[in-house]
Amino acid sequence: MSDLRPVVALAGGVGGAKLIHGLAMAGIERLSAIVNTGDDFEHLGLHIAPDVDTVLYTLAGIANRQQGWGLEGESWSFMDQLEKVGAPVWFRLGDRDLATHVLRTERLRAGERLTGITRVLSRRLGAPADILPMSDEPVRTMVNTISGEVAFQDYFVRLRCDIEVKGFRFAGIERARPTPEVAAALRQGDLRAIVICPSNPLVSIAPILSLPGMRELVVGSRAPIVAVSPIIGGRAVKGPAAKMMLELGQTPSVIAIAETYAGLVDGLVIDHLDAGAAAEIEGLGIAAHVTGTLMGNDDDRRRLGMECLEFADQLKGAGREP
Ligand code: FO1
Repeated sequence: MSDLRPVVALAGGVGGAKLIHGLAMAGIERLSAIVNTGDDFEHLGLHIAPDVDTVLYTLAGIANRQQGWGLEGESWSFMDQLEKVGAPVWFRLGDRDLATHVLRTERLRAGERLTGITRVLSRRLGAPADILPMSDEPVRTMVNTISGEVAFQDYFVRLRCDIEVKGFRFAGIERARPTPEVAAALRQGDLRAIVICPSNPLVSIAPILSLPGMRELVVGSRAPIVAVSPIIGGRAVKGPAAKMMLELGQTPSVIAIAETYAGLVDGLVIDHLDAGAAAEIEGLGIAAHVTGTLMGNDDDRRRLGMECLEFADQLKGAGREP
């Protein structure tokens, strides 16, 4: 008999989107994805929500798999024309992708919530999960670098992460709250698991967990909490996580990931390459599950999704006090 219990995933961009896709392909019908909005910004008058869109396009099966962001088979006439008229082109918006940003911006200006707009887009594009922006209030990740503070997309895209970081600030976080939909997802009594996806812990998962009241919601759930390490063999699968950790004085490793999530997660999924660290992770009070964590294709995504849930099922009862 199939397991009908709901699952909640916390995610940023590419790695998170792949695992959520895997959970959906593993047959989880009541799947909610709580997605980081700290990467959001206003560009050319449009509200861009990169992580929400990466999850949306990945689940809808229309993501550009090689690039990691945007749509497959995209055309770039808008960018070509922008360049001709001398507008900034460092952040590339594809012609079809543009439709998402225009619709979102128009509806936000009309007073709708990001949550509602995301649900409309999910339904229209056929995403098999409830994609929930972490908050409807603006939170903006700011990167403190050796040359001063810059907005996240300036750091990530315009500067190509090619500047040393000293820390992060989530502007607006004190006034932002998890949405009622996020709270309801985490309060489901029959929740099977909370999965922290292999997203950057510093700039994708930290903004989610830093929202006032969010940690209490996560820890207050009686469901087992399982994280998947975004670090394999000391390197990030994608993106600047390892570089950031080094610059902040941490050794990028599964141990550092375990230390980051200690006191929060019941289990950590690590790659075969890091099997030697399992005992040390268990010493931190976190169960370790060793498997292949690279998600090169759909089979990998589905298998990892399934293994996260089976691992979580074993941890049931080992978790927190109600
Ligand atoms: N990432 C890039 O490296 N270059 C881009 O020009 C770019 C454009 C872009 C447009 C829409 C969108 O939703 C995402 C886009 N991204 C781009 C990805 C994004 O900046 C980052 O991957 C995330 O913010 C990090 O998770």
